Amino acid sequence: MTHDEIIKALFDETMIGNAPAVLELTNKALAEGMGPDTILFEALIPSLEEVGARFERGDYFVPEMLIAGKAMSGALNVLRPLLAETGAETVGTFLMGTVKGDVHDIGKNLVNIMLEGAGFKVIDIGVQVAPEKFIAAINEHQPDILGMSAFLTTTMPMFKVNIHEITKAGLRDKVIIMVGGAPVTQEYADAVGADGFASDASTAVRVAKDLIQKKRALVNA
Ligand code: B1M
Repeated sequence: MTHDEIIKALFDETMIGNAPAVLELTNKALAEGMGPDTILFEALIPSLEEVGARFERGDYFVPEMLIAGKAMSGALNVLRPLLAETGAETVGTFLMGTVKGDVHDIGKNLVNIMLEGAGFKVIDIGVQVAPEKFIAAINEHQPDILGMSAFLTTTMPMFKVNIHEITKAGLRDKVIIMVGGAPVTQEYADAVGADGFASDASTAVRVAKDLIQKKRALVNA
């Protein structure tokens, strides 16, 4: 199979949620020397975007979206060690969760992988995370950054609720807060009082590093 044929097959098989084929093709692509980021950005992510577009048009329903997501997650498990393989020193601790009411986790997991690759210690507390669980985890792990993901317009308002509760618990000054997820924008992040926003996983790493550096410079000033 040529490079283009593998990419097209990966795109097509992810779209129909054929997890075994996606796994096999991912391994084949790697064996043929394709980079993990090529597989991710040229096949898997565009395929899920097409799944979302079909769902919006009413051509796909939740079950199709679910199996496509599972196929993507299977491939991510194979790519994880390769994407995270930098041997960088620990630059900080990042606590991450998807907000209450939201079960999407593929984007969050991808951000985690890239953060780990850049040297962050990542503590993932999962999906559907209630405000009190975020607060308990901040107290337990004392992270440099709390990252919250929301993937639905209906769950984005949980950022504000969580930040309010974190402030009430006296923890707002102790932790940098970053938000992200498909419908989130910089304007929205500013409006809810977050310290940072990123639209994708690699930008998230850059923003996280910048925010930590700024905070450390302030503390040392
Ligand atoms: Co859902 N879903 N879904 N879904 N789903 C979307 C998000 C949707 C956009 C589809 C569409 O209509 N086009 C739409 C949301 C519309 C909206 O509100 N704007 C939608 C809907 C409506 C729903 C349900 C309500 C459907 C229903 O039941 N009627 C339902 C809600 C369930 C719930 O959460 N309560 C639902 C359910 C599901 C499944 C469970 C079936 C499945 C999730 C599987 C899983 O995650 N384990 C699913 C899927 C697969 C999708 C799509 C197709 C793919 C999502 C994905 O993984 N994308 C999605 C359509 C789409 O996104 N085009 C859709 C790939 C991923 C790599 O990108 O998630 O954007 P993304 O993550 C990016 C960035 O956002 C960013 O970096 C990531 C990597 O680059 N990022 C951060 C993420 N978090 C960050 C945090 C940061 C910084 C950056 O700092 C802390």
